[in-house]
Amino acid sequence: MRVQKFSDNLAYSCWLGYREIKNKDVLKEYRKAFSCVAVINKTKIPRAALDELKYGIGKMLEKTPRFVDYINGDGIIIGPADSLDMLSSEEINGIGGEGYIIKNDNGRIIISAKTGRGILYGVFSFLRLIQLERPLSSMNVLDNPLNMLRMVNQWDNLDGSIERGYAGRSILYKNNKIVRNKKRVRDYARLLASVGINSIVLNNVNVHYHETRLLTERYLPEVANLAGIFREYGITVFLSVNFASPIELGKLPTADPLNTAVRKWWADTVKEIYRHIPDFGGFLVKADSENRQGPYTYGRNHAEGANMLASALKPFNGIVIWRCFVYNCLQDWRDRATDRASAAYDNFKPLDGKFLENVILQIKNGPMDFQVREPVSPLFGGLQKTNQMLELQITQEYTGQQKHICYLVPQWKEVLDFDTYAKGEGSTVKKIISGRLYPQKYSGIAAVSNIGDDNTWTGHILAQANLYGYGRLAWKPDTDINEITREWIILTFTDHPEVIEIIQSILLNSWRTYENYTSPLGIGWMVNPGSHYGPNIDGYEYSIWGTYHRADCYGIGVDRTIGNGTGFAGQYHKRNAEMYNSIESCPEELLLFFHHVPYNYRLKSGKTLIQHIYDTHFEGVEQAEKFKAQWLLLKDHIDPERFEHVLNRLNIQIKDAIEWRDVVNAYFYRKCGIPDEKGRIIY
Ligand code: GCV
Repeated sequence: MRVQKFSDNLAYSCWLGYREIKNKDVLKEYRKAFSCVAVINKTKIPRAALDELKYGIGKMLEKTPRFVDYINGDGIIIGPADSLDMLSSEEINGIGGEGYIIKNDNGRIIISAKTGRGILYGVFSFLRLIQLERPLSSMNVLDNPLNMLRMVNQWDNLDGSIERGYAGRSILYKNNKIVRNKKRVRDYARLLASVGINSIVLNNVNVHYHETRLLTERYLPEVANLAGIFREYGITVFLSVNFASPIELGKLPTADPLNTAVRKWWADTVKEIYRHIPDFGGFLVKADSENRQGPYTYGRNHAEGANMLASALKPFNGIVIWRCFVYNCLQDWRDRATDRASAAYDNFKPLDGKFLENVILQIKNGPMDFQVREPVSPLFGGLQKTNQMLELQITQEYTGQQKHICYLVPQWKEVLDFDTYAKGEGSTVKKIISGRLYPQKYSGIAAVSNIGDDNTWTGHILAQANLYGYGRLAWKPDTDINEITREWIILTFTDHPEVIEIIQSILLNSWRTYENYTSPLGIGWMVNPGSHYGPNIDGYEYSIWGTYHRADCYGIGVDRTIGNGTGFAGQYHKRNAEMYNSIESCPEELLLFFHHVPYNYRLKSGKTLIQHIYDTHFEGVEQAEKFKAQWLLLKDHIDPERFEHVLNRLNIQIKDAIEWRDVVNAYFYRKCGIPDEKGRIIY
């Protein structure tokens, strides 16, 4: 069997660099144990899994294993669970559809699963254990993913641009065509599979002229080629569709979901897609949102819209992923009663239970829009009879655009662990989206990807950790984030203790640091309109987007309480509603999201609100400067290319953090006239 060659470029390889094992004893043990591989029932084993095993072991042990027919003593046996007699029935029963087992059977290593996907995940996991230099004796893992759908959403457009992309151009499209050379696509599929991602949406949820035509004969053969590549890595493809397609493509006068001709048009179109891609996943839909058409355009509700597409997909086992990001984007800033935060719940809660079983509602983590800090969307726990999945954003639209380090795994973990109290204590988001709180036919997690054609994939080497961490959390939301972070550092750089400690400290402090010098206590926004980068406190204050901070000379914050405010706090179950509703019990990091607070209000720290704003902005910059000082200590341990890359990015981060600090502090000082107690320069 030939050895598949993957890139040796360190930045490009991400966490799949497969460094040689340096520890002599471990190397000796591994070389003896992994010198040969027996593949049982080969037709059921994905080629990609075998390629990876051969390549990974070959690189880490500097010795390519021999592929043999059977093994007497040491070696690796890989095969489907029903073809191996070394697994007990208990072990076989414990392996789920996409799970796997790695078992040390008296020195022989067995890698097995019930499906091709499971085998792939087992191989990647096994290679991870080798890179982490785990003792042979501890190589016993039975692992099943908790979430059914573990998905990435590409916001790629056919012209090669990426909406909210910060790492170059699209790897999928160029000049309104699907790229001819698909090597990079394959490498991406491999990266995704290595962390357990099993589905991908290939195009932006804002479906423009050319993307609308992805459903037509002009593009479908090439979409099928993409699907073929992702299939090799166990990844199902989906497309974002334009709700108005029957008009734009079908030349019908309407896209009304209850119109017979419209329904027939979708049914015919879906049939055609499945002719090209028999295992096509289905559609992702952004409807009635930010100027896109949707059922409201025709006086219908969102269940009627989603169910129409679901009926078309049902004969092929396809699904509709319907986004809940529906709000009025033509708001009047003078109107204090309308609250964008309430919109998703207002639109979808009344429809709970009205969706067909192959519809999933995709809900952004927060009620606004991927801000550095938001409460969890009250739709989680609000919807109890509908399939649902969580939508996160790996691409750092509002969190530093991959110029700043902002490791989001701790933020996501907080979301997943959030208790909605929907069915009493312990009704966490992670239970809901994994179908453990209410029965759901489909559920899971999706995130907007952060990759592009940059050599680093993510524009910032340390942002690779967000993609990695997303996959690992999506697989198992209970995983300890320290473990994920440590693992990523070892796989990506080295197991040198100082490197681990420093990078871990930078990553785990980075979200708070970014928050410190940007937007305080859950208020969000305060960025340049359009780009969403750089401080502009009033950038969205007098706009149509419903994103206000309501600062005046006395205080700041949006009153979302039940009695006096917009009432948004009342969308939560009682315990959370009460917690957020009272200024005393509201978690301080969300204080300004829920309350309009005077600048001289005393926080639990004893500081006034205004002093907290000044202090955190000074601290944020100091922390960014500390990141640089810490990074400089790693010069001898990190290859020059990646070392310099991160250093350059840190310089940008510091410069821009200073700008953020000074603009924010100056704004509030000028509004309220209260000086900094510490007498620092505020302009
Ligand atoms: C894809 C935000 C972003 C938009 C994005 C939208 C969405 O508003 O700024 O670029 O559009 O969210 O999630 O649909």
